[in-house]
Amino acid sequence: MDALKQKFFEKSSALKAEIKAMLKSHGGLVVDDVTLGQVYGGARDIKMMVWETSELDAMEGIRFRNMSIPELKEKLPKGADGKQPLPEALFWLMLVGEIPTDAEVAWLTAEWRKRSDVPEHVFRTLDALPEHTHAMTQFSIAINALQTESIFARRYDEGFPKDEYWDATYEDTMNLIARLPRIAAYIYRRTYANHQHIAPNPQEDWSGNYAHMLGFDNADFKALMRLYLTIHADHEGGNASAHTTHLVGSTLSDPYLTFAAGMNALAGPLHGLANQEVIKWIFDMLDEIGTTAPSKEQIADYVNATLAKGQVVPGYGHAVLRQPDPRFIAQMEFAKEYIRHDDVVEVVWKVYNVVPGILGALGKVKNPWPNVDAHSGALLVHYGLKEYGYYTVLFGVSRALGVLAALCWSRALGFPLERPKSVTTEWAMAQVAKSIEQ
Ligand code: CMX
Repeated sequence: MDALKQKFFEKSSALKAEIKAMLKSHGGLVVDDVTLGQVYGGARDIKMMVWETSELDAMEGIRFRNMSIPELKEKLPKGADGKQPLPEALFWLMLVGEIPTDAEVAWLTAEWRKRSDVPEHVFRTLDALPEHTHAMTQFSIAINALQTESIFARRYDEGFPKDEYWDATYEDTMNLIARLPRIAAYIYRRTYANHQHIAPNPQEDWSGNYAHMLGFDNADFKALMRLYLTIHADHEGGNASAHTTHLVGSTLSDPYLTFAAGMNALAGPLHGLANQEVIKWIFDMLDEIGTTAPSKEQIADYVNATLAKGQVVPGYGHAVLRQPDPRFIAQMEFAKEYIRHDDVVEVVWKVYNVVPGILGALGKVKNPWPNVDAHSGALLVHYGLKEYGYYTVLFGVSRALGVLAALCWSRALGFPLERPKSVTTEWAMAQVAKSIEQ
């Protein structure tokens, strides 16, 4: 058994025993109340699942194993330029709750390289799709096609005991994460680079190799990829892609089918697809105004026109956050450090000065601040990755790290099938009538 797997087994076995003891004596403890508003309002804030890898605070933003993004940037082992954290290190942290040593991260990079071969039929499946198929649709189909390789599915079919589920889930997780950059880069090159594919570079780390296969060998772009693939990895369990992964995983669907389901949730415009919507919205605005340097007044007019059409301003607002997203701030800091001047980046910053005031004044938007998606596109455009229909795939490759590490935990802790209760409006109205009578 490899050292990471051994560590994970020891930690998850210990926690499983602690949870069992806690539930035996305190399982009846009431930890939440639920209002009718929450039942109709997308289940906001209801505590109803366990997610070990990260936790979201409305004011402070995301903490991965209790570490904020600035702490990750400081403490995790870094990539080639010595500044940006390695996503491999974040995966290690999320899986076993420890910051890995440089040697442990080097082992993980090498391990994912060893596991990264993608069977030919996955590429043939992608080749059968029209090139205009949305990149997220291609990504989801490719992950489903790769399901032929699932160790969990094979072992379940053979009949294997519950207490080994975690083991097969770990193996599938490692193999799937290892293979994602190759698949994701293949989608980009077949869609936007005339099928001119680029072979992997075994000298590179996971992010560097992905950037290389996309066709971007610029050192700063690789640094951006390390940051990008780190900060998008996890956002506790309630967000749509994580929760979908959790729900589908709870049926004992194998990790490939489970992760593909999560990616279908990420592909929605209120969630991960917002990263393409933001840059599209910015380009449409610049086109309409006819300048690359719009004034604050021109931006305000465009924002108001967007709202008047009954549309949301993409990249702003959040179901949980009530402050600017620290993932937005991390990208802004990256731009200040690595990119001295860029017209589109400047527009993103001007939009940041204008939008919160307008959304705040509407009186109904709970969080007028930018989220992670408000900034990412401008950085990608700067380095030449302009095909915004692809952006959510980058988010998805990163999200695999968090949701699959969490799936390992769910299987190791033996979490049951998720099955919350639904109600009808007739039932809800009866509750209201009862409460009025009392
Ligand atoms: N622009 C315009 N209106 C907005 C808004 C925005 N950016 N954000 C929220 N609102 C509106 C809602 O549409 C809602 O209006 P109605 O009452 O008329 O239906 C009202 O404000 C209250 O919504 P809320 O409670 O503040 O926000 P929700 O928790 O319901 O929704 C989110 C959160 C992210 C879906 C929403 O803010 C939004 O649509 N933002 C734009 C899309 C986006 O950037 N999504 C990416 C989120 C991050 C990610 O998952 O990647």
